[in-house]
Amino acid sequence: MRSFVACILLSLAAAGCCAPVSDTTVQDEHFAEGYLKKFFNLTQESGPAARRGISQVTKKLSEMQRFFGLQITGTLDADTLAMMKKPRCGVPDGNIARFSTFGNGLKWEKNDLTYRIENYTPDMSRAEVDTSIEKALQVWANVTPLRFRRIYSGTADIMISFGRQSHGDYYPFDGPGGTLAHAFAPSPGIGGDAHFDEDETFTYRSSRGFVLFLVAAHEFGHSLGLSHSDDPGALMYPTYSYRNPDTFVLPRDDVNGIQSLYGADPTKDPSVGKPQPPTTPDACDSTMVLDAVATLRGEMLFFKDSFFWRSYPQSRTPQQTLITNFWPNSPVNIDAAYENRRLDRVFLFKDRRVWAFSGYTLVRGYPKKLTTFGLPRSVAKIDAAIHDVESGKTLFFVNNYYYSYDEVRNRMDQGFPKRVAQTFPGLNNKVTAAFQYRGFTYIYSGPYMFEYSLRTGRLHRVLRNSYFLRCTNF
Ligand code: TQI
Ligand code: CA
Ligand code: ZN
Ligand code: ZN
Repeated sequence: MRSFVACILLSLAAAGCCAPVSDTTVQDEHFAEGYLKKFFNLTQESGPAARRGISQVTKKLSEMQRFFGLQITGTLDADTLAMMKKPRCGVPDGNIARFSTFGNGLKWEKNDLTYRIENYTPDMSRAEVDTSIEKALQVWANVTPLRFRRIYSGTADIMISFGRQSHGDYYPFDGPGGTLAHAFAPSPGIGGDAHFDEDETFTYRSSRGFVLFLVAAHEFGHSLGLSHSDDPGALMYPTYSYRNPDTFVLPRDDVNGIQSLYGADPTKDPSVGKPQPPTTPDACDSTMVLDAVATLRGEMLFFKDSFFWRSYPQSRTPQQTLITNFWPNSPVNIDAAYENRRLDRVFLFKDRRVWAFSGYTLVRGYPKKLTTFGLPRSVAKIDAAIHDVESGKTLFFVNNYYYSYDEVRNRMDQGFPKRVAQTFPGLNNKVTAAFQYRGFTYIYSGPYMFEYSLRTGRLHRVLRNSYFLRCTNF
């Protein structure tokens, strides 16, 4: 859903987006209806009949007011209308309401909750289990008024245990693989409890096995009333991917989700000095600058922050996923990438280092230094890389220059670096990403993409990111 936000940015700006709102007009009502249809799943048709009685509009308005922490009136008041128009002014911040809850306002009706660790896994030390659980609860406490207190006997709100197969509820585990854990939505008794499948291997921070902290934080999301999110960056996204537990910050979508239930923490000021919740890059953001683009076994990969979009040849719309979901040991926020089909390798660049992957595996001996490509020591990072299938050369872009590396002879070509504009007419600004696809060379400079034929040296078209990276919500 978040993608809508950026997509309608322009149309809203034209409609007088930021004007102060006083009385709502018929026009406003139409606007609000459209908004609720787009963002809150309003399905009802408009028209006089629909406006009578307690309508779905009233319900959806209340839902939206609750989500944004507004007074829940169920009517289109000035505050609500302002909120509908607000987040789309200026920055396309996106990322609203991809999370989901269990519905019916299912949540704890108190902010002080207890937890108890009933037993331990032999996979880790007890201290590591204690710390993982404590940190996983803290993830949610950090952004809400919720507080967690550990107890050592009796019944806690959140009972935590490890077990295999049948373990005392109606949901037996399934041995190694499959289900990792489960948790019960807020309610008395078994509600809130979290069970972990002892047939899995849990770890403290290794990318082999499942990081208990991450699995527990996800389960506690369920314990507190969140269901799954369709934001691939969310902790509540239903796919496990390794993330470094030491630098983990709860993503924006999960913060929005939990705060829709419990509100923000009124006693804590969020910003100063702390890392902000990461947001998932938006394909509909026309100002987005990609980090790198490469091919991989016939697919296109578009890198941005901790994510890439992957275009399957069968599907027209690229799928977004965390880089670490594919390559747990990969860097994020990379500088450049290219594929060497002959070697069946993808190279990822960040700062002075390069990683090589063959399929899912890091090639032995990597990461290596940039200088292994014959780049001078003075190059602290590259901007983009492109592999030309025909000549077997790889071009490295650094500021307004590029180098040519001979992949067969494994050495840098003579006569380089050359000025970029000398070979690529029209490219007067910094190159930010590059790749080859179906015989054409695509060079990105900011949000623009220049289409060249290397053979003729001709510039064919100037396109936008959206040419390959479709904005799918329209
Ligand atoms: N277990 C599921 C889960 O917690 C249980 C489940 C399946 C579920 N469908 C659900 C819970 C719908 C609520 C609503 O998601 S799991 C992950 C993740 C699992 C999966 O074993 O598949 C994590 C447990 F997100 F990585 F895929 C923990 Cl972190
Ligand atoms: Ca299992
Ligand atoms: Zn269970
Ligand atoms: Zn889940």
